[in-house]
Amino acid sequence: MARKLKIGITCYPTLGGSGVVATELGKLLAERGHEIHFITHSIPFRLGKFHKNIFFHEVEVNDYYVFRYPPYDLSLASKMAQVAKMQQLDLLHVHYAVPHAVCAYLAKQMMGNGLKTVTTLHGTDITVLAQDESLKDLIRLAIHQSDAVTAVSNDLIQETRNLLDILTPIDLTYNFVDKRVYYPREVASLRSDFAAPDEKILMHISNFRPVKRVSDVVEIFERVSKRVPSKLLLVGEGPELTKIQCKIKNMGLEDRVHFLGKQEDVAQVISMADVLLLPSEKESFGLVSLEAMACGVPTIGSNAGGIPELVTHGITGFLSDVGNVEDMAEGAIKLLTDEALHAKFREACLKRARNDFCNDSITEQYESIYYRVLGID
Ligand code: GMT
Repeated sequence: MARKLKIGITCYPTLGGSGVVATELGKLLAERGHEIHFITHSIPFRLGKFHKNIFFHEVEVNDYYVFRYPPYDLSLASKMAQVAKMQQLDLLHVHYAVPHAVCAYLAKQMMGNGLKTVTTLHGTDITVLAQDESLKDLIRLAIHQSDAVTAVSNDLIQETRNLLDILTPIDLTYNFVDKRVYYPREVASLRSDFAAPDEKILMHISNFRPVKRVSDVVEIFERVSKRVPSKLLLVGEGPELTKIQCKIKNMGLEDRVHFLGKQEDVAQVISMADVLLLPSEKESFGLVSLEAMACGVPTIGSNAGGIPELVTHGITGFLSDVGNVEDMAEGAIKLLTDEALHAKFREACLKRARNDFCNDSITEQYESIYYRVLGID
């Protein structure tokens, strides 16, 4: 049996798919006997209760008075090196190239003794930041200096290669959901708080960034609600929220839309939905669509980025070109008005989530990447 590892994990610990994946991976690795050290500015929000084998090291930013901007990146790099030394870490697994992979590279230089680093790319670090000429060389350096690089979809691998001329190998490791948490929940009573028995529920969950095209969500819902008695549940919050609230008011849809804000128990909330709407402009993977799939909820969305690698058009959802709200509304209506078709999609969702995005096999993939970089068979 291969030896158990001591792994440092750095991610954005607040809301966001990358933080969710990093934290869940840490929990699963700890269950498998590895020792996990989260090195972040606050406790990852999905960490929850006490876990055996998991430790948290807080990055405190030095606020020395000459600093106009307190240098978080330098504090993080120093903390990484300090924890690596004290805890004798085997490797650092960082989520996001900027700044985390750059900090890991610095920490490695400080250690000078072959601390290994693994970088997982999640999307925005490439699709947005790598477009910025002032950051391009830095991101390329961080990728080249990592001992292994993983990305959450083939589309993201391709984008990374195209934008940054990266020729070194990038491992594909899809995101996953914990099947013990994500399964169809019994939510009849909760559902009745939002919709009458004859009404369908459409749901959108995101951080309300412009890239999510929440405005399209409202456009789709308006078209659907003219033909199917239904409610729209909006979950999460972010920069576009106020604009969306105004749009809903102007369209006279207030009594058909509920804002739920940020929610902790996504599996419970998502289980109320009949369809999930994900019309994003860009999406390297679309973790929320996988969470929905594992709860038996098909996605109506765009065919942007990595979404088609996750959602099989005509089997576990319907995908249309970005901005084609007419087509997305037609897809939703088709599913919401045909019970047999919806049941078929639901079964296909459950099967695909279990078979292709299961926590066990993806955790094993990460483990084998760790052993590979450490030269352990
Ligand atoms: O989508 C976001 O705005 C959040 C972002 C993040 O950093 O957490 O999500 C990215 O990583 C997720 C986990 O791998 C992916 O599921 C999302 O598709 C990806 N977002 C984008 O590519 C826009």
